Amino acid sequence: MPHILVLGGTLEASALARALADAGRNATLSYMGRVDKPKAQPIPVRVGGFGGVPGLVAYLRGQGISHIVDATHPFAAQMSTNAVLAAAETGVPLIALTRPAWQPGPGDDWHQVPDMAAAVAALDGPPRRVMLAIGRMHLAEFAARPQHHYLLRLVDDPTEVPPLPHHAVVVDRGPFSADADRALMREHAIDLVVSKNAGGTGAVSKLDAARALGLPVLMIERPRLPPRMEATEIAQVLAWLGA
Ligand code: 3Y8
Ligand code: NAP
Repeated sequence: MPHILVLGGTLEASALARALADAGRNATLSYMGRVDKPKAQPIPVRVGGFGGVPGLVAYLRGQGISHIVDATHPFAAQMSTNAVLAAAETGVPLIALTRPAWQPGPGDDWHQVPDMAAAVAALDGPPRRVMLAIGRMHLAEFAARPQHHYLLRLVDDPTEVPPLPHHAVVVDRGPFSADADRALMREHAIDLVVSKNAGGTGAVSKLDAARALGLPVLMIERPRLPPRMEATEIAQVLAWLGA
């Protein structure tokens, strides 16, 4: 009986889990356990790191995994790299379910930077009111730019005070709405939005809101990933699983 491992944490992973449950497939969704209450899923869930490539190899063999679908976030580069390496070591076939990068369109005012460090470097100017919508893990890097007022959007209540002298926190999880994001940006008099190029629909609302308000966006490009088979539609993944 095939056993599919879905590396989760995205809207697309949850939609795939729903499709696999509806099809009666034997599948497990995996979360790292980064947030307090990860979304409930219609298939069995495992939570926690695997223990690097060796741990993932042991898991694949121990659970008799027949297919890996890497449906993690484009910025989850370590997980995606480990999955490619473990798939190669075990011979378990892997496909990534990813989403195309967002592209600037009419009315967008983007300043694109290659990575988080470049985003911090780009904030070397006079004080601004910055919506830092990049989650929790990289906040400390922005302590190098204490002159700005930051609006932080976090999934969980912060366990420690963010290392930014001027900040406000909003606790919310996506997917978000452009109208709510516009109201949030106006309420906090935001004049710059910092975003990862996540792609997909769950975080795009802040870009729509910035465009509507004529605000500039500092857009952080995705990390490079090792070559692997990729799909952008669930139907492609289901066809690959069926093959
Ligand atoms: C733990 C599991 C679903 C999945 C929903 C998507 C959409 C909503 C938008 C902003 C951007 C951000 C962040 C974001 C979004 C979806 C998706 C997505 C961005 C959950 C979830 C887990 C995480 C981890 C979390 C990170 C953080 C990033 C918040 C669940 C809710 C900023 C990415 O506190 C922390 O440690 C948070 C860590 C990794 C990035 C960071 O550096 O802090 N996601 N997010 C997963 C695990 O344990 O394995 O659904 O409960 C999932 C979702 N968050 O099925 O509905 O698909 O992208 N997630 C970014 O895009 O920049 C928010 O605020 O505008
Ligand atoms: P990462 O930096 O690529 O991975 C770091 C380590 O976390 C991995 O080596 C692995 O630990 C563990 N890990 C990551 N994802 C896992 C998963 N789905 N199941 C089990 N272990 C996992 O990962 P990340 O960027 O922190 O992302 C963590 C989770 O948040 C993922 O589910 C991702 O899809 C989700 N997410 C991330 C972002 C983002 O901006 N990075 C945005 C939205 C959602 P071991 O080495 O011990 O196996």
